[in-house]
Amino acid sequence: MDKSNNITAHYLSSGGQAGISFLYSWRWFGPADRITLTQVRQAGAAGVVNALHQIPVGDVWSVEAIFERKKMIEDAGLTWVVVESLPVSEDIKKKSGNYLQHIENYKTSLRNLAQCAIGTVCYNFMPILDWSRTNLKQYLEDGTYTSGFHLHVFAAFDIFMLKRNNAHADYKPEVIEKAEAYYKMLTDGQKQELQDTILYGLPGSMETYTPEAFKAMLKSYEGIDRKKLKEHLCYFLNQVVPVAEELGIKMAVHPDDPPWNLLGLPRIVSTVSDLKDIVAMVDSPSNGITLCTGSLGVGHFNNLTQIAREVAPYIHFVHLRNVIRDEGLNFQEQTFFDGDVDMVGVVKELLNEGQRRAAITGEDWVLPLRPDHGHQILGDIGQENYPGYSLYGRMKNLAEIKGLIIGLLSKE
Ligand code: DNO
Repeated sequence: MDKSNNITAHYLSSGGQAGISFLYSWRWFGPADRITLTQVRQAGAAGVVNALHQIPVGDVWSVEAIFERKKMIEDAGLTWVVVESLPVSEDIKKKSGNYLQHIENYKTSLRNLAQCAIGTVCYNFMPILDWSRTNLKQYLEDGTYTSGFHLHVFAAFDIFMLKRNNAHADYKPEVIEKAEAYYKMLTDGQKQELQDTILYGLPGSMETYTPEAFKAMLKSYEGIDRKKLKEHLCYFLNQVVPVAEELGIKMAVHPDDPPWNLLGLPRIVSTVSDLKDIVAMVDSPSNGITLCTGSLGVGHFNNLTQIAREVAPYIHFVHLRNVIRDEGLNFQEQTFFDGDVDMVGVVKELLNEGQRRAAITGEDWVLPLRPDHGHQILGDIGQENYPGYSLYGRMKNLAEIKGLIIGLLSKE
């Protein structure tokens, strides 16, 4: 019998009781993705993480559109297990403009997703920009590529290209000095590339901005500090989570990447205390977290094993990847076991949480998990990759994740 297509990999805890079932998943960007669903399946995933990127942010996802995508995924022998993301509009984040309509639309989209039996929804609350890098194609000496963030490069963009008001106040003098020297060395082509890297919307958000449009957006956030943004998130959750709970949908906020303020914009999903604040905003099994080891992990102040332990009961979805970082707020994405995040420690926390939940419910904790970004390796090189979303790089990470889990469980 062929068991390779089972949707969950079921693992018994020691003593043969229920424990945890991982839903090994893969983020697929829809028909425009160069990676096909057949390849996703061959790469070792059973679940698909997907979104309807063609629908403008704030609009309703209709049952027809959701169903059409679901069928496409199922026809390939896979299952759509998580929505990443049902995006939250800037109006909702600012609590202005069309925010009331957008919140109603969000609820309608949740109802429609529930009708199609999709039970986990990831979203973020980062103002304007989603994940940010200064270099999307960093060459490594083994011939592979990764992405990275250098604070002085970001400062060069902010201070000398965007010329944001009072930007220099956000950086230490030595960073500004380095930024200026760096900026002076850039050719026009390199300046354009840097601007595109920061403003061109990375996969996930797909929003693109000209510098003028971006400045106008920045201005529209004037007066919204951390406290205000948290209030707006709290308002949004109080509106939406009760609906999600009624529908049996789990909402899972995605952490900020990187987990610190950028371009004067507040970020509020950056630390363990932020995460605790958010889950306390609405007490509901539907108000949870996406544990993203990479996003949180680039903060030298974040210990991922400890975070996983402290927020474990609220985790609904997991992104696993590794990074190296320093105290100067520079970082680089890294191969799975070789970075500053203790991947073994994090996965052990998930296994413990599975046992804790199973002891209460008597059932496995079914946890969707995906390899997050991968390096560009082997046949990825020279291909048009969505930054971070390579085929072979992610496939290698997925294989390492499975091996790690099986190894840990067999030691129990
Ligand atoms: C980056 C992704 C993020 C994530 C969103 C969730 O690769 O993890 O873009 O999808 O922030 O809303």
